[in-house]
Amino acid sequence: MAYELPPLPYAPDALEPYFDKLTMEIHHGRHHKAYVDNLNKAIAGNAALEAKSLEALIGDLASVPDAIRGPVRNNGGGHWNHSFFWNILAPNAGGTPTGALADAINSAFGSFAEFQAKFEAAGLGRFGSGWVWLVSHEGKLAIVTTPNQDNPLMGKAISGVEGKVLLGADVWEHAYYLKYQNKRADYLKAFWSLVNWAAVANNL
Ligand code: MN3
Repeated sequence: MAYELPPLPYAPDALEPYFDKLTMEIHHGRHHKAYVDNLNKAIAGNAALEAKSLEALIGDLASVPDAIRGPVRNNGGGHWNHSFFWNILAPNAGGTPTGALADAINSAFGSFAEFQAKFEAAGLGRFGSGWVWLVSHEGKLAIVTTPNQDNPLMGKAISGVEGKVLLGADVWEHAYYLKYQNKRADYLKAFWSLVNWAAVANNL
């Protein structure tokens, strides 16, 4: 059973003016689709891998044969990361978290504003392409970053980070270049207007 590109959970222009329609169309329809297609190509013919859930596949890269581990890591990570990303965004979202999530953020970072500043700084500090994540690990929230399409699900030995992913931001240039050019900081500021905090809280 091949992996499939999930539909965007909203129209490609629904995140305007923060994320523009053309970027969303290319990001989902071409970049995300390419990760799915290349993942399927990489594992084609390997029935054991084809039977796995995406989480199980990228959560146990050590069991993937050497010859295809790189493509599975990059494209499996790309498929998971983007599927996750679309679902923590929503039109008419943003604002601030509430309840247990707000408490956990305040406890870990001091305040929501400090959390935002640290998350933005981490995203800006990720050289080249990658992701910035809010994770929950051993009962505490933390901000971590990964290069390329790595993520915390891959485990510390592979990705250098660990924890349950609550929130993530794609800092690849393909996520923002058309609208924001080289201004990653402006893109990360706009990101806050789209975060669906109810979805993030569900990940806690
Ligand atoms: Mn991307």
